[in-house]
Amino acid sequence: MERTFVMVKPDGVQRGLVGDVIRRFESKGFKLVGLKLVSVSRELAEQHYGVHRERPFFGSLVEFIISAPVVAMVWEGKGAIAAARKIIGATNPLEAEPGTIRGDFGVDIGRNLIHGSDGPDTAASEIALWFSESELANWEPATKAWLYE
Ligand code: D4T
Repeated sequence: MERTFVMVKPDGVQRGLVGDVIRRFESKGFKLVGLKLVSVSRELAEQHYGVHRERPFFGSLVEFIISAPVVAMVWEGKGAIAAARKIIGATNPLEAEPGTIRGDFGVDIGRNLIHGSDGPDTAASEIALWFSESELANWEPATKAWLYE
């Protein structure tokens, strides 16, 4: 089983898309193990996007992430990291396939609604950055035997 970090960005929260995002991950069969609404500090935003520090969009990206609350989540399941990236769609919403979250709801790369970890190392570091161990629930879904052989 893998765990991945997913965040509904301020545009997704402002546009009332949190429920829709959660619905898609639940329907797929992933297990929610962490969930919280966060007013992100500049420090946390800069840490989360630290890899982009030298990119021209870094400043506006940080301002955007701290401009309204985000919804931070941890989802668990078989192949959850890559599957979440597929559910989310390409970085530029205009290039994202219909049926993906960005493909269905967005038009601008700077308002692409949602973040998902891009690999096992980033998933582990992002989960640790956003959640303490006590905020993550270890639970057994009653549907497990109907999702996994
Ligand atoms: P995140 O990290 O938000 O899930 O997005 P991606 O993994 O799909 O894309 P990324 O890391 O390359 O970009 C991070 C974040 O920066 C915004 N962005 C990106 C932007 O505003 N302008 C740009 O030109 C790029 C490349 C969007 C996502």
